[in-house]
Amino acid sequence: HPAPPGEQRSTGTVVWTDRFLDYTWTPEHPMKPARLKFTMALAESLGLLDGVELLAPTAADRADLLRIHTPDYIEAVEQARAPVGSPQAPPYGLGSPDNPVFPGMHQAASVIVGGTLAAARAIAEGRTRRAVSIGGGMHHAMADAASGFCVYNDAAVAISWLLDNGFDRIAYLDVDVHHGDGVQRAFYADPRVLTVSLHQHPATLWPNTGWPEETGAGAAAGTAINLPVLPGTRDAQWLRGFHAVVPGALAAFRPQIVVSQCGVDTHCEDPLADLALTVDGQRAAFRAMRDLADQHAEGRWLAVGGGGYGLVRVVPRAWTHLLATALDRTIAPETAIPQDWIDLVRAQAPQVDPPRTMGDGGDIAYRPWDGPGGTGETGDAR
Ligand code: ZLV
Ligand code: CA
Ligand code: ZN
Repeated sequence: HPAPPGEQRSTGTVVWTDRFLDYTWTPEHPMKPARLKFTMALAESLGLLDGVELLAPTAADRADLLRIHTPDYIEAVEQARAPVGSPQAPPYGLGSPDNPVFPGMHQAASVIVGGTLAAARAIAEGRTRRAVSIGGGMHHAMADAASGFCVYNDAAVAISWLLDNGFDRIAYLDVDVHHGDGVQRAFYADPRVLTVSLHQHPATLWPNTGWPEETGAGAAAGTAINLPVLPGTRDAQWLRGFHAVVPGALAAFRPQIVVSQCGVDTHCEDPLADLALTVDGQRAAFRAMRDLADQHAEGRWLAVGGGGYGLVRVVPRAWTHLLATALDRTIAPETAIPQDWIDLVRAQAPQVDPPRTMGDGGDIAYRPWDGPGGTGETGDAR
């Protein structure tokens, strides 16, 4: 996939449209669009986006959605209306407490898919090596059902598109605290796609799948990897697990592109789960995935967002580090948070104490073991 002649190939591309903010459930729902708004505001305030071209996506069309979803399900999403005076939930997972129907749901969910597809196309066409769409990461959506706040499975649609556009070995890495069940399911019998999910142990967290013995079916045996970690797992232990499993798997699989779901609900303050990572550990995970894409996939890295429910204290810092990582910029954890951002979130979320620095002072204390006589310099403690 050479760069088009005479054209500049950028290192990193950020996909963004304000239409991502239309993915709005109910006021009480934990997945709030403000987390995306606060992230972009923080990145901007730090000057991270200066001179960076934002790629504005359009909604995915029906043919794109049909790569993964059934016609009946798409139609049900298009037709979904909040039930009027009826306790009966619409079918296909729609209208449940996790996935309440909201106005414009089909359109908003299609724009999320469009964002991840725009990122995939930019990489496939050689316009950029890396692309990030923080609106994406809806990894629970199934062929014919909404699940876990996810309507359409943007990563699965993009992977399917890549498979039809010159890629035949794709690695999907999912660091969200929840199991990446929808993406795993979509490619469970497809040997061209390696799915790896790290998550809180299925005995202790919804959706209660992602057991280590789920390893892929038929010709795809061995191309699904699940690494559950126990509640209370901290940075160093989580990174120990990541580095014990992921680099070896990628070296063996030899992907042409790495797709990462970068949910940040692994944080110790996240209200939905029980892991104990810091923003420093999450930053190390993003940098590790980027470096693995550099080593094993000629630098091709497509990163999407996902979960993360600490909308002031966690998500904006973590995903600002994600954007910086893709743009080859380093934001030290000690970096002070700009006052204008603190004022902004104070005005919009007065009940929350905003963070002061870009790290949590996390002692991540983990350096990958690089073998006897190794220098330890491949580590990413800072
Ligand atoms: O981060 O939900 O536990 C990617 C992602 O991975 C459940 N759902 C199921 C099982 C029975 N339901 C619970 C119904 C709850 C309805 C509303 C909440 C409301 C307030 C606070 C927390 C929740 C909640 N829901 C916490 N955990 C759930 C999970 C779904 C988790 C989805 C994670 C999505 C974007
Ligand atoms: Ca996961
Ligand atoms: Zn999650």
